[in-house]
Amino acid sequence: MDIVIGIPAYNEEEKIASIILKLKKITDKIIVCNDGSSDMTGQIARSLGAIVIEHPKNIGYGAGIRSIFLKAKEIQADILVTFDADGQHRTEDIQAVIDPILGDKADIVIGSRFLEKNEQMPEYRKLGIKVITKITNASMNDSLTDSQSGFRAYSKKVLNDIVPSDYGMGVSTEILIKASKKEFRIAEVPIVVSYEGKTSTHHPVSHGVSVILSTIKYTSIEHPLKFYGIPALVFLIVGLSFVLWTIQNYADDGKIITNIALIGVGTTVLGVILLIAAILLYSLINVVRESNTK
Ligand SMILES: Nc1nc2c(ncn2[C@@H]2O[C@H](COP(=O)(O)OP(=O)(O)O)[C@@H](O)[C@H]2O)c(=O)[nH]1
Ligand SMILES: [Mg+2]
Repeated sequence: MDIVIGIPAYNEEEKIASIILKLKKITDKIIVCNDGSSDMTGQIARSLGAIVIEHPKNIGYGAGIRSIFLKAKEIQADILVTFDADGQHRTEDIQAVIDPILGDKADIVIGSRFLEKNEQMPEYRKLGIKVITKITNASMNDSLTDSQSGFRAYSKKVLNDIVPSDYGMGVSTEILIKASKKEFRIAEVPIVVSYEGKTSTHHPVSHGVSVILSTIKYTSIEHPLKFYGIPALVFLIVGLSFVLWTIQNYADDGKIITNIALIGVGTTVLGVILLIAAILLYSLINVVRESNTK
């Protein structure tokens, strides 16, 4: 079994050396994606014998995961473990993350921060991750606890079948939604994460907003009829009721109540726009899907 460990890294010269040295006890196949760092991350990783993919400039976490997926596939990894470069993950948790794949019980294993006590994790982060995980679960009918963990294991089948495309942190959700659609088995195991020192590259607000937006994007693409169609029907029912009410008033005493008429027309127009969006997106996605399967 060829186990490959992939590390997305952006300006991680402080920790990358000790992490690679620890990981070398587990495998000699370590891929580092150095995503346009302005420090020594790339040189350090190369001098320690890692396979280093260089992005000439910083593109984003998702782009790093994509490059790592492609390289792992190229070197025919049996299992790819993704691992952070900032020292938050423990090498001793790797066995737990790969075990379900080795035992053919799962195709993707998430190291979850919510199955064991992670007291160091700031409360705002816990809340953010829980909200995002709830939205992700809703779009794939699952009950995961941590859709945002970067500590994961992927089987060869997943590497051959999924190519991540989101450049940002939304990639974690994207991979899960794609995997669930292809009926891959997703499991979770508990991990412990450290929050000592510098553990985050991005501001929590911009990070949270970008992940929520991309989660909504994937959900709306997966289920356009539900996402746009249901609100469209609600708007149409409310709008048409107000229009009917206006007509009724006019029939009764010959007057048009402008406020009611405006609400009626406005809401109906919104409903029609959403309905058109739902139908267009639904048809477009089906055409794309059909041409992809040809
Ligand atoms: N390739 C790449 N990796 C990144 C980027 N931003 C962060 N990372 C890496 O992704 C991992 C997790 O990032 P981090 O900011 O610690 O995420 P957080 O712990 O969820 O706040 C670390 O190994 C970072 O070095 C980026 O723009 N590109
Ligand atoms: Mg971190």
